[in-house]
Amino acid sequence: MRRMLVLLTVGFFLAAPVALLPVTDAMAGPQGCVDTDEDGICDDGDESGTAGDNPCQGGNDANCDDNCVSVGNADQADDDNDGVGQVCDNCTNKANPVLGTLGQSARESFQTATGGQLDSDGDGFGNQCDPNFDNTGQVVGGTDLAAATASFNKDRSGTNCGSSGSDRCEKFDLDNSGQVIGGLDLSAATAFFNQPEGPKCDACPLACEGDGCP
Ligand SMILES: [Ca+2]
Ligand SMILES: [Ca+2]
Ligand SMILES: [Ca+2]
Ligand SMILES: [Ca+2]
Repeated sequence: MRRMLVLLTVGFFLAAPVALLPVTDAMAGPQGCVDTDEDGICDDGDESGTAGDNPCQGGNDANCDDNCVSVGNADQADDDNDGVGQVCDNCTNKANPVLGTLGQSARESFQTATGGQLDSDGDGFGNQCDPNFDNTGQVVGGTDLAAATASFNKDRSGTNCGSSGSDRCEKFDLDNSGQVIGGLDLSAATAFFNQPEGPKCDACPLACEGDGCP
């Protein structure tokens, strides 16, 4: 019995210091803010009450929101200045902001988004840098441009696009504007001829984030 009491007493004093330590929040940043990816940049760095409504831009990393809350990027680099950091941008060289946060039209029900940016075929490349419509080959080729041409003047909400006449049309709306697939969309696709789609972030596709998500 006495031996058991000694063990219990020793056990208490060993455990006590651990129990007395303050409870820490693994997601709390240096200022005590929510910092999901623990990169030192707060999800809601401007303390507006809404994370992502003022993404860090132009190399600024103070009093602004982490421009990629799911991937550590203390430098907040954003080459195309669309408010989505390099490390989670599905078109790193073309400005294609998160839907619903920077004045873009609301996402339509048939569309998909990764990282909150429109990526209708879900391959990690945002629509605006993804004219590889058939998802084959290393570069955008003649079959892709033929599919785009066959989609000309069709409604972006339709399902009668592409060379087969049965593709969803939204992926051909490269500039994400207007109600039909138009000349600017074809021009944008043609500019990629013999070039690979993208570039995109290494981690793309990401889960959907932002106001435009389901
Ligand atoms: Ca962060
Ligand atoms: Ca980050
Ligand atoms: Ca960007
Ligand atoms: Ca895509």
